[in-house]
Amino acid sequence: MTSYKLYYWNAKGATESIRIIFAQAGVKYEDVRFEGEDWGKKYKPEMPFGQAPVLEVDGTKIAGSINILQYLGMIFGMTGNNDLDNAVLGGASDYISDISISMYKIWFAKDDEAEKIAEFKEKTVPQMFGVLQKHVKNGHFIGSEKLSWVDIQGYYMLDSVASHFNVNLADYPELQKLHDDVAAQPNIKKWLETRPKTEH
Ligand SMILES: N[C@@H](CCC(=O)N[C@@H](CS)C(=O)NCC(=O)O)C(=O)O
Repeated sequence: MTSYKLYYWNAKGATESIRIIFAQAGVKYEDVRFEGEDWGKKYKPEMPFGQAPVLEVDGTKIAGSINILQYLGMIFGMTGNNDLDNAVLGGASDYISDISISMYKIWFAKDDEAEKIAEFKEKTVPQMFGVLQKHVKNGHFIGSEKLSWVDIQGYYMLDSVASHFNVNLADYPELQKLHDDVAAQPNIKKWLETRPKTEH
């Protein structure tokens, strides 16, 4: 049996979509969550690029949150049916990452940065969610008719934007359906209900 060890802070951050895909697949892994000074002293020097998340597979360390998610998608059969479908899915993944990057830039914005938050909610989100939802069909990103790793990446980004910035997904019915369908998968639902409670 393959041994998996996932390294990240005790937070959802850039890693929660990886935990969600493990939950969906029903595959066991060691969820290593560090706090405080342990990162810099103990873990960072051991990571391939000095960053987290990292997934260790039978002793080999793999870096990059989206790279890891895509790798697990391949291992767990949550991809498109062929290379072209996978490339189409990859385009959606790239755009989801663009939205996530915009979001993380203002995630910790302070009160005096209210303008940046307003711009994100009133301009960036409507524009980018409007584009993104054209790439969803029947609750899945185009490229796979069943649950794919990109659906999970999209779900987590949508859930983060909706909950942190009070954005109403009902304004984007295709995205709302994808979000709700992913969250309703029995294994994922169970993880969402039982996962460690963290602030971020
Ligand atoms: N592209 C990378 C970015 C990883 C990244 O920036 N990780 C941050 C935390 S979210 C990190 O490791 N920061 C600590 C450090 O650089 O020492 C990914 O998504 O995996």
